[in-house]
Amino acid sequence: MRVYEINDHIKKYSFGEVFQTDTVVIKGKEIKEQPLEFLKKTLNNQFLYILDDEDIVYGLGENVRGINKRGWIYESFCTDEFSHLPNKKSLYGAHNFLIVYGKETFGIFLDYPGRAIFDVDYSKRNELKITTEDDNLDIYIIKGKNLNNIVQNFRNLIGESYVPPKWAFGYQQCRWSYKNEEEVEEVLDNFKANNIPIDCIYLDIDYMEDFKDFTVNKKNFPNFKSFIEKMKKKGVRLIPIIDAGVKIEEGYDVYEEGIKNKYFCVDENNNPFVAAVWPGVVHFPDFLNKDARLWFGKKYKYLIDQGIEGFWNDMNEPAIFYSKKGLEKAFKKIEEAKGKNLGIYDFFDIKDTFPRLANSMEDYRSFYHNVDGTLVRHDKVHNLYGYNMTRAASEGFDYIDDNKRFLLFSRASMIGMHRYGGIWTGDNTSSFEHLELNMKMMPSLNMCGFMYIGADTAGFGDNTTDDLAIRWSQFSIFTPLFRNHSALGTRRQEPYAFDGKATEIIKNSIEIRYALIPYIYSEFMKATINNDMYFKPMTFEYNDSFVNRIEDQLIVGDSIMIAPIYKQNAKGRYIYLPEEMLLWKAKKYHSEEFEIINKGHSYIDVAIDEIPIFIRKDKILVLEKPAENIDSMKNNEINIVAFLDKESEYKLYDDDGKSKDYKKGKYNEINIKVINKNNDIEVKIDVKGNTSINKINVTAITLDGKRILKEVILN
Ligand code: MIG
Repeated sequence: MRVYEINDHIKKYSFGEVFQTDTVVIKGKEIKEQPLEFLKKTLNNQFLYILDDEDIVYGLGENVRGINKRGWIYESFCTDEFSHLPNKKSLYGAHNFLIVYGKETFGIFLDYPGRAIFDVDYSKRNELKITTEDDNLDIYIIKGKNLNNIVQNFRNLIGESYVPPKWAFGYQQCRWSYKNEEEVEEVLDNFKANNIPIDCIYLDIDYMEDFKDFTVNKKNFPNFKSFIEKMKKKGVRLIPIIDAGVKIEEGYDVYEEGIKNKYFCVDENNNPFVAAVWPGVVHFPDFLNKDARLWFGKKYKYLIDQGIEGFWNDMNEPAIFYSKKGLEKAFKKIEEAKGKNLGIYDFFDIKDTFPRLANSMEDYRSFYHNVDGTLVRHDKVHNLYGYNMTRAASEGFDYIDDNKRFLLFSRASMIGMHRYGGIWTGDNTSSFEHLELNMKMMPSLNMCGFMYIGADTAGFGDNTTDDLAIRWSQFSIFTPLFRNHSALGTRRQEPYAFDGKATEIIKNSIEIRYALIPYIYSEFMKATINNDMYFKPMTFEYNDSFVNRIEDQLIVGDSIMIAPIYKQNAKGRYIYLPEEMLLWKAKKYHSEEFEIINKGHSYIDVAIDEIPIFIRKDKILVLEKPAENIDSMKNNEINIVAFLDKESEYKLYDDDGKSKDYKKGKYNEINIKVINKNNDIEVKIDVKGNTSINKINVTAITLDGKRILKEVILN
């Protein structure tokens, strides 16, 4: 074991020959060997920590179950898993960061690209056990003043999170698939006819020609470039999907260049590995090979040159429907069984032969990456694949225009990828349980550095219901990525696809999202720049013994707390407040009924058209009049609501929304202070940089329920 001091808060313990994942951005210096803190190494590839009964274990990013991960066993092995049930151990991401909170409080980060198992108080009471496939790994122990600070220290270690363009905070509509120009335009026209704001429409796999990356189906999109332009004029951007597998087809340039330059993963015999996904048989680009990565990344230019400004990367676990070898074996097995008198277990085995072909470990063990000249077996570095596909895209974008922000998110991910793109949480189903899961995943993902995140709103698989679409939209208005998406064959679930009342409520929710943009963008950017979280469990801000148990109320940014409705037919819910808060049951962006809710347990009524938003004490919520899309928002007059005890303060961040200049400190900030002066308020404004905002309408509600209004003109 080698020990490194990264800084005052972090130590790295290095075992064996560590594969460089490029996740960590600070090297640190080697110090003399000292025992691993907190954890005990029980076997070569196993670490143990004994939890106290009251300890909470946070982290593990995109995963099933609760915010507190105790009581289950999780696996980091990026998986194309469409069933997000609590019996699953692994979804699309590999997010090896945990925080133990309680008797001892510290963070653990496992920098390891292979399969890792986190047994959190599952197999044996109070044991937190981390097991890896081999003992080549780095373990980081991260300390800090408190939970937030541990996350900050960890995020500092892994580098700054990806930031999308500002328009990516608008509402986005997806479906598998809008098949041609007419259909895409019809979707937009429906939004316009119903006056529902929208910023993006997605193109799923059918826009391609035979599912070939970087091609466009000429029959369905005959004038792709001018169509993109036309749609942009009408106010939306089109976001195409890119899949990991490259179709094997003579004459297809991506295939031929890949073959010529040896840019594909290879099998044991050094021939390009053959698997099947949507295009039929494919090769997988070797994203771990830096030349192949840059080559693939530059391919995005084909679509960018036609006006595309954002992408979603799919199937990059990589998902495998079957491999050539696997299929041959399966046929052989069936052939051999023919004519035999099969026992029933043999029959079941035969019956499952084909389903078992998908995403099999045998296949993941049978192909290789070329990492700087060395062949590395895929399963040992599996979790790096989606990460590096997204890195490829990002490196390609930088090559094309290194100061432009593109929209980019991925299905598979590992920590490290957070610097290159966001993630959507994959194929959930249209159930209230998955809305609940969505809510619980968000803070866990923020801990791991993923900031631009969101789930398929209203649910991907199965048929949604209008009340689920409403409740889910009412939650998703707070997620940075707010996208409604549904699977092939399911009922339509665009906001206008429901009866008039449901459509109206969803429309109002989307308008509230746009009204919240100044706040959401400001909080997202500040959190990203400062390595803070945008979504936080209550425990990260309050400390009492009941707060620790809450998993269905979240702090969103600095000023508000939300208590989503995630049960069908619920007309309200129980909440717990660690201090008094101002409740806004938002129905319309300009509705202004506020109510002070006292500290402690309460039940609040929440009608189907209401979104409960709680403004914290001495904090400020910022709103603006919505518009048909982000680019049309005027950004000159804002409304603020202060829940005022002594003094409410807010720092409103904004920037150009499209360049990376914010990294050089080019952004503007308006510091707003509302001070309680008995029966009046004083408002202090301090502007840094150039702002287009010239008027602030202040509503202050004091602790004793007084409402004080003021208009402030900026010059
Ligand atoms: O095997 O492109 O998660 O969002 O609509 C399914 C079709 C492939 C999976 C993605 C989903 C997308 C779908 N894709």
